[in-house]
Amino acid sequence: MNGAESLVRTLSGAGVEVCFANPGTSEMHFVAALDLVGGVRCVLGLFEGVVTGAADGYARMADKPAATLLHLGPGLANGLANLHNAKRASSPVVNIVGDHATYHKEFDAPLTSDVEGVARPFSDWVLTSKDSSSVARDAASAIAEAMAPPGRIATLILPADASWGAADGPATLPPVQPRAGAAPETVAEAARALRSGETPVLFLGGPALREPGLTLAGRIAAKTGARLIAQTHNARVERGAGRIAVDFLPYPVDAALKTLAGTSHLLLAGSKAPVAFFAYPDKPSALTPPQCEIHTLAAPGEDVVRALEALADELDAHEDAPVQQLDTSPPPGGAVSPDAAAISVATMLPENAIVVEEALTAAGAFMSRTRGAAPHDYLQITGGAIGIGPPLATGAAVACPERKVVCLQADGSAMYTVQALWTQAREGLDVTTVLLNNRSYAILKGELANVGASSAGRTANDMMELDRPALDWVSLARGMGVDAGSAATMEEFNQQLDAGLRSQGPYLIDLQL
Ligand SMILES: Cc1ncc(C[n+]2csc(CCOP(=O)(O)OP(=O)(O)O)c2C)c(N)n1
Repeated sequence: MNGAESLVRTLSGAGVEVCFANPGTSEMHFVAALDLVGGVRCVLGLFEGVVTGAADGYARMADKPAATLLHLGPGLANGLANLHNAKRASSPVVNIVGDHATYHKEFDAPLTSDVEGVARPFSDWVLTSKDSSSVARDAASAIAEAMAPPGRIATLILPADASWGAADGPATLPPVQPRAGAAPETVAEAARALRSGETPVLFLGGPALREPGLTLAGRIAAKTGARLIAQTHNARVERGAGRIAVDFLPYPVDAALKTLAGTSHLLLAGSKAPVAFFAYPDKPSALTPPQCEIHTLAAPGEDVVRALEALADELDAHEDAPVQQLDTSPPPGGAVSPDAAAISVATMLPENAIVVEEALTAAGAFMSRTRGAAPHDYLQITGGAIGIGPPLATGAAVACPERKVVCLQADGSAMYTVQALWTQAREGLDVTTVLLNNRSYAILKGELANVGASSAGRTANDMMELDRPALDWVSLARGMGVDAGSAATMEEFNQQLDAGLRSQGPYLIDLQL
């Protein structure tokens, strides 16, 4: 057995079933070992941002890591933006990055670079295997590191000679660090804050936004009058009819400040204290009012569900709060708008769908209108690096082949990782993409004013328009093997959405906004 085979056997033995890959010469032994071993499905992405973004989507839905396979420093570098999003989502990911054979490095061949240096800022753990007999043990460590709470990015660099040299066999997964529970004093302090009679907020993130956490949060809110607010950007939220509804903290600073105005105590439950996405002249960075006391019930890596359970017990909060009712508004006709499209999506969304949302200026409409949709999971861009939607949808569909994935996708962002459509076609993934075609970087037009940039001239405006030439989305999709149709009215959109949702494979709707 060689090092590559010991690696694949270790991945498979530890339950890593999928590898999103874009390989090169230095990874050929790994690719060959996949055939030899079996048990690890290898999914090709035609750009590394697709590979890392798909691994993120997979991890969010499978609650375990996928591996990625990337080609030396440049291949990893191409995947970093979505690795950043995955890190911010606390998604467990095991990157395997091929490198030159150890003895070849001194020759400074063209693809030579400091791979560890490239990996470090976007990884929680980085290791280069020193030889083929270490690879299996290193891989097992990488998997355990990725699975450590809250979910981490582990990057294992694999010199080509560590792949092809002899190995003893696979290694078993070392014990994975469990999530820490809340100390009794922490729970008591949180209970005191909630009983204070003032205006508390339970600020939810991470696993608190899945059904068990939400049910507990609902009971606590019903008992104490605390408001439930979710972080602005979340890896995964279980929402829709029959579940406890939570508002997301708005993205615009003024709206966020207004939402939190008058809050006396803010309890962090699997979340971080809310801050502005960017600094703006004359606006604060922290979004909580100055007099607000912030208490940590559970930090992102801690067991927030157990902490909420303990808090509910402490408060004797055992009565379920009312759940969200199903919204049955009919799909609207007439002129297209983000809001009208959001109503149609909400009404037509099948039960248990996975909604991937990278809708930017249309995000607010989709978020609020899908509140009363059939129960679904809602996946957002977590790290602000656009181009996550199509890969995220791809990875989610690989993780959950029995569920419909609906990707609500802004056009400018889609162009970063449009190649994901090809992977969706090749793998026959059940993803309906609603492509929000406004032919511009619309959000940046607002940001130009928000940051107080003075006169916006032709150059500035030109940096935000995508209409010269206009992108032909139906052709782009069809060119990658994805069936597609265009919609310029709501009647056309409703019909297209129905066609997409009925199809069992990928479909793209070019929605002309
Ligand atoms: C990797 C990366 N590059 C650039 C940006 C800056 N940026 C933020 S929003 C945006 C444009 C988004 O346009 P689009 O996806 O079409 O959505 P719209 O604003 O039109 O709704 C850009 C370029 C970013 N956030 N991430």
